[in-house]
Amino acid sequence: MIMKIGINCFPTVGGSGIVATQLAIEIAKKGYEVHLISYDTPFLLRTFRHPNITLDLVDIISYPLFRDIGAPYTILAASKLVQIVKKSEIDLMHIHYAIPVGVSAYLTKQIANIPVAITAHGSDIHTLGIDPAYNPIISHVFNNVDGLSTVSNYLKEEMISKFSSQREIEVFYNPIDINKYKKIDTELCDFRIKHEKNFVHISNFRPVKRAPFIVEAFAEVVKEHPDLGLIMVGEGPERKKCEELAYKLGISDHVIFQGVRVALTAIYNCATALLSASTNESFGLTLAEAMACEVPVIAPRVGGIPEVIDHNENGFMYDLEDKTALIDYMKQLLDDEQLKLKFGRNGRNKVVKQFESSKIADQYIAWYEKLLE
Ligand code: GMT
Repeated sequence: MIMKIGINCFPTVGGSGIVATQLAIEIAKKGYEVHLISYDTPFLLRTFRHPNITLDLVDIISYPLFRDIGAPYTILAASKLVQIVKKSEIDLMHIHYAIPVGVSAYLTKQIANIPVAITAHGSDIHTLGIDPAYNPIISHVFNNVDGLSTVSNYLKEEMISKFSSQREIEVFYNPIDINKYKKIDTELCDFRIKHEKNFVHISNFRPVKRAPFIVEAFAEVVKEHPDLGLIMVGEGPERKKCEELAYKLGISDHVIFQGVRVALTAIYNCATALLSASTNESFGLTLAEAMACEVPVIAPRVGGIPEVIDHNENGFMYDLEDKTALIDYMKQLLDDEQLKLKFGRNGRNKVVKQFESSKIADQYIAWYEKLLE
C-alpha cells in the first residue's frame, strides 16, 4: 500500500528537524507521498527537492494582544494539520518533537479522526518534558495518540519513568545518509592549510552542549601540539563565551568559529576526532555523522551516547567532569595514526549496519503499516 504521510518538524538545524527531513527524503525516494509541515523550509530541504515531497507552511498569524506570549503556535499548527489531512487525504500524521506540536497532533486526531504518531527526540523529554509546566499535558497526549517512538533505549526508559506511560514505545536510531557522510580526500581542505591537524565541535552552543569545556580541554592539548586547530561549527548562546575563553587562554589563533554550515562532510573529514561535552544527549546525531566519515568520536558517557559509541572501538567515552580523560584521549588520537584509522573504520561499519538512513526509513515504514492496520 502506498501511504500518504504527513511529517511535522522544526525547520531549524537542530537534530529533530534533520532526522525528520532525512526520513521524509528516504520514504519519498521509496515512492511514498510525503507532506512536510513546518513554519519555514526545513534545513535539509533548502538544498534538496523531491517530487514526492510537498512542503506546507504553518501560517504564523500574530495579533497585538499576543505581543507578550507570541503567536499561539499549537493552534496554528493544528489548524494547518487538519487542513492538510482533509485536502490531501493523509493516512497518518507523524510529529517530530513532542512540544508543542504533540498537542496540535492530538487535536488533529480529535478533529480529523486520523492516526497520529509522535517521535520524542531529547529535550522534549529530559529537559522540558519533565517540567511540571509541560508534563501533565504531554503525558496525556502520549497516552492518547496511536504510536510513540524515540531515538534511543535511554530516552525510551526516560519516557516510561517520567511520563508513567504504559504505551509501547518503539526505538528508531537517527538515520544517517552514508552517501553524503563518508571519507573524502582532504589534501586540499582549507582548514588543513591553516592547521595540519584539527579537532571539531559541532553544536547549537546551548548550555547542555558545554562547548566551553571543549575549549578548556583543547587549550591543554595545544600546548604540546602547536600546529593544532579547533573548528567550532554552529551558533548559539555560548558561542561568545567560547570566543572570550579562547582569547583569555591565548589560543584564539587556533580556534576557528565557522557559524552554521550546510556542508559538514569536508569539515568532519579534517578532524582527528569529533568532540562532544554534552551533559545529556539522547542520541548524538553529529557523533554518528562523524563516524560515517570514518572520524573517531570522543564524548561523555551520558544519555544515549553509549548506544552510539563503543568505547575503545570507534571512539572514547569519558566521565562527564573528567577533563583529564578527555585531554588524554585527544592526545592518544593525535599521537597514534593507526588507532585513529582503526576507530574510523569501525565507526563507519557501525553506522552502515545500524544507522543507515534507508534501513531506518524501512523500520519507520513498518511501524506506520502496523499503526494503520
Ligand atoms: O534540536 C533539536 O531539534 C532537538 C534536540 C533536543 O534538544 O532535543 O536534539 C535531540 O534530537 C536529536 C535527534 O534525534 C538527537 O540526536 C540529539 O541527541 C537530541 N539532543 C539532546 O538530547 C540534547
